[in-house]
Amino acid sequence: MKTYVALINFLLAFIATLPNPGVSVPKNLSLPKPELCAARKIHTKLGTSGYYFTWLEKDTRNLFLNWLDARNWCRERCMDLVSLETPQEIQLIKEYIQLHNTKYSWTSGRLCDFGEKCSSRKDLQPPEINGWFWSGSGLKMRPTNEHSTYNDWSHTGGLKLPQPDNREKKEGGHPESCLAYLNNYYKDGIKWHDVACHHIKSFVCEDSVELLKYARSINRNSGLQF
Ligand SMILES: [Ca+2]
Repeated sequence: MKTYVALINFLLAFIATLPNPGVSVPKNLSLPKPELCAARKIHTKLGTSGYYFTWLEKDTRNLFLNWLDARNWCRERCMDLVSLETPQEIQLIKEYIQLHNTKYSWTSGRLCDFGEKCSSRKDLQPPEINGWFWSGSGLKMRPTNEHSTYNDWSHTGGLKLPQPDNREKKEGGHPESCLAYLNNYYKDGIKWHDVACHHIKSFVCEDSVELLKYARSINRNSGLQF
């Protein structure tokens, strides 16, 4: 039984990272900590999904993490970085950024650029247009060049090119494989930018259905409420 649970743990750690179906597997993902899940604070809800904004709490107002560390901070609380699959969700997050004049915030948006598993997927080509996905939910994003209310990419950036532009990589640095909201950094309003994942930022967590289900399943008799 223990082996089985460990195997489920292992699989669950990765499910949320995949653009459906079946691309593997960024490493070093954290599993939920039941006590943190039970104590997690929810600032607002959309449908059944709860959201946490780091800049709204004294304890996390000055917490700036790189993309992976931010994911893991959320995941330990049965959440993940926010996935923005609907115009309503995009609007909600932007309102909170605007209201508090937050400079920048990570989302779970990620470019599938981790090796052959990504490059062999025809549906993810070319990556700069079709290779982006929400790692919190595993859903593919719309093509980056589609103009619709489901996309919030900026029309500009450091090179005065539409996002994603992979600017840092073009300038000899790291690839810009992670998606952040920047608040009017290029006089472009509150918009999506591809950014190198090692930068540190504020972030938004969103409840993870999978991680909550998992935490409930292994803590049935603990008295903890998720
Ligand atoms: Ca960029």
